[in-house]
This record gives sequence, C-alpha cells and structure tokens, in this order.
Amino acid sequence: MSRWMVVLAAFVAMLLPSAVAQQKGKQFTLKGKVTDVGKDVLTVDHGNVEGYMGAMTMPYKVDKVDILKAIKTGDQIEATVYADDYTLYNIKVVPAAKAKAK
Ligand SMILES: [Cu+2]
Repeated sequence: MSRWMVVLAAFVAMLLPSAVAQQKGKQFTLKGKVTDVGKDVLTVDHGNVEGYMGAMTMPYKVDKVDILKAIKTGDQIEATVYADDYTLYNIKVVPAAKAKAK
C-alpha cells in the first residue's frame, strides 16, 4: 500500500461514522406488543403511529442491544422512533397492569 493509500484509507475511516449517523427525521412515540426478541432486533405488533405509519407487525433495530435481555415476547412496550429510521430508542416496558387498565 502506498503512503497516499494509507492516508486515503484513514480519511475514509474518519468520514464513515458521520455518514452513517444521518440526521434524524420527525419523532414519534410507538406503542406495541413484542412478538419476537431477536439478537439485535425486536419485532413489535404496534398500533397506529399517528402521522407516520399504520398498525402493523414489523421488526425494529434497537438503540441499545442490552435492553433486549430485559424484554420478552408478550411485553407491552413504548419507544421513541424517528421517521424512516426503523430503530427503537428509549424502550420502556409498560407494566402489564397499567397496559390492561388502559
Ligand atoms: Cu411499522
């Protein structure tokens, strides 16, 4: 590898993370029931997200993979989502009693 290539590679490596962390779109609150807990994906049967998407069951990435250890199928969750991002942020498990009372 030439010296120029090394410099170029270092430059590209520096740019990549900022390119991946694109600007977030509009923020919404998603509420739903977990239908599957994957290794780094959570499948959620979510209700209508006003102004974003209708009710459906779909997989989402999560902001922190560790949270998946605390979540199980059937859990009622609430999370923040951003338009066209398909990632759940600040996931909160809603206690069953509270979810039922609603
Ligand atoms: Cu959806």
